[in-house]
Formats: sequence, C-alpha cells, structure tokens
Amino acid sequence: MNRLIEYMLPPAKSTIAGETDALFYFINVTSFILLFGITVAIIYFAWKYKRKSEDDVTPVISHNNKLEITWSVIPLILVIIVFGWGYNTYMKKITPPSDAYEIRVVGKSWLWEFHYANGNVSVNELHVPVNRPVKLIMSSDDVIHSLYIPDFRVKMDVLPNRYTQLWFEATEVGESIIYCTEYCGTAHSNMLATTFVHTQEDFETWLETSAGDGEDMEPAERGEMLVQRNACMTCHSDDGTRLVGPTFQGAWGSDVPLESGETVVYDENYVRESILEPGAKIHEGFQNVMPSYAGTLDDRQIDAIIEYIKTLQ
Ligand code: HEC
Ligand SMILES: [Cu+2]
Repeated sequence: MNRLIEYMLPPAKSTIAGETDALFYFINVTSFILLFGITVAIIYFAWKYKRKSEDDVTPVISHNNKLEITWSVIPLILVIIVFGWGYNTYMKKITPPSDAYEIRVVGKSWLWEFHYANGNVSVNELHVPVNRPVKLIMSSDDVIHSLYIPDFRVKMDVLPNRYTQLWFEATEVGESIIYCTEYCGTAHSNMLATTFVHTQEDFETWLETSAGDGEDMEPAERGEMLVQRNACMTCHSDDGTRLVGPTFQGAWGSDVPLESGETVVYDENYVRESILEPGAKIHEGFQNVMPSYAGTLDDRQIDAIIEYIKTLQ
C-alpha cells in the first residue's frame, strides 16, 4: 500500500499536504468502492434476469420509493462531505497567517526570481525556513506563468500587471522542485527552480552570507558569482559547449554574425545591450529566448560580468 501511495503522489512536505492528500484518497477510495459495487451488481443482474424462455416477459414496475431515496441520499451525503472538506482545505490554502515570512516572486520567460526583505535576490532558487509560514507575493514580467511546488501541494498562476499570492509551511529540511505549469513558450520546460528548506538558523546564515552582492570582490570574480547567481549558466557555458545560448568562452572581441545578416563586435556595448535588451540583436542560429535583466542587474554588475567574460579566452 505504501508503495502505491508513493507511486501516486510525491512526498508530502508541508502542513497542508496531509489534508489535501486525505481528501484525494477519500475521493479515490469511495469512487473505487462504488465502481466495484456497481460493476458486480450489473453482472449479477444480467445473469439473474436473463431471458429464460420464448414467453418470458419483463414485468412493468413504475417505481420503488425506498430504493430511489437510498440511491439519491447516499451520493448526496458523499458530495456534501467532499464539498465541505474541500472548501475547508481551500480556505486554509488561500488564507496566509498574518505572521508569514514574505518573499516577492517574479516570473519571466524563462526563469524565476526571488526577492527577499533584505534586498537579496536569488534566481531559480527559493530559500525558506522550516516550520514557519512563508507567503509568496508573485507577478510576471511578461506572459502568464504558474508556480507549482508538488511536495507542498500548492500551485498558483503568476500574472503580468497583477499580484497573486500563495503560502505554505514546510515541515522538513531538504529540497523540493518548482515547476512552471502554464505553457509560456519555447523554453517553458526549462523553467525549473528548487526550494531549499533550511533550519531557521541556516536560513538566516544564508540570508546574511549571500546578501552582499560582492561589491568588495574583484570585478571578474564578482562577475562569475553574478553569472552563477542569475542562472546565466542554464543557457550559456564557459567551456565552449553550445547550450540554448552561445558559449561565453572565446567570445570576447569576436565578430558575431546576426540573424539580420549583419555582424557586430562582441564588446562592452554588445554585452550590455544583450543583457538589458536581448531581443535587439539576435545571434545567428539562436532563438530570441533570453529574458531581459533590466531592473535586475545594475550597471556596476554588468561591468563585472563583462570583466568575467573577458577572462574566458
Ligand atoms: C533562457 C536562456 C538564457 C539565459 C538565462 C541567459 N541567456 Fe544570454 N542568451 C541566450 C540566447 C538564446 C542568446 C542568443 C540569442 C540572442 O542574441 O538574444 C543569448 C545571448 C547573450 C549574449 C550575446 C552573446 C552572443 O554570442 O551573441 C550575451 C552577452 C548574454 N546572452 C549574456 C547573458 C548573461 C550575462 C546572462 C545572465 C545574467 C544570460 N545571458 C542569461 C539565452 C539566455
Ligand atoms: Cu513559465
């Protein structure tokens, strides 16, 4: 039975998960029992009342009150239970406790940005404390996305020009996957992130240590850190491998062929423009799928990334 449960649902790692699953199993098990009972009755009656001789005529029965009330009241009770239970769980799911820790979420084609109260930003990594309600306040920079954390049994659409919210309380330290569950274009299936659930202490350490955005680092080093933190490496390699986007290795100073037929030199201005307005010039043979980092990376950070790309000769 345990194997079957694991096969049907991912591990339950939030306070709401157990309740959601209980309702799911209740509906499944009742449906199964009814299906079984009805099937057996059909087969039995088909056999019992089959035509036995030429003059075997079906008697005319107009109604049977007892039977009809029974088969109406039982399903009615079941439906009322499912409604009440579902309504109750749903209300809990959409009402965040007032002391919830708030994190701002921005969905972009095709990555997730998480902004914390101390100004910290993490891309494709959601860091949260265990045993504490967390509220996500979400919006999209472009099309409709949807944030789904199966282990927590929570899912909510992420819309442009409007905030939506979602809350959960993780019950175990560990990692859980985040999916985008609203088809949002070419790299929709790459729009993955991970929830890292920490102890309260580790969470605070994470907030502090990753809070600095490396202003005291050497530019090239800072650039490398920013490239990793902003998930550039999901699309760009530093070793010549072709991923969704062109590699950074050996790119600096080269002539870049564009889709428009022109060429452009891979210099400071080209890198800056590519980061802020990726659609302006498209590298030949690649698709226009890079998200804009305008509003995410400032000029000093872009300088650092430029220095880092320069070192990859
Ligand atoms: C979702 C995938 C994706 C992510 C994430 C991404 N890029 Fe890109 N990037 C691309 C693609 C595809 C191109 C080529 C098409 C174009 O020119 O827009 C590109 C082009 C570029 C170019 C122009 C390079 C050339 O050879 O023409 C630079 C520079 C660049 N990206 C830097 C970055 C940086 C820095 C980050 C992280 C802050 C980043 N990209 C994140 C997909 C991505
Ligand atoms: Cu999406």
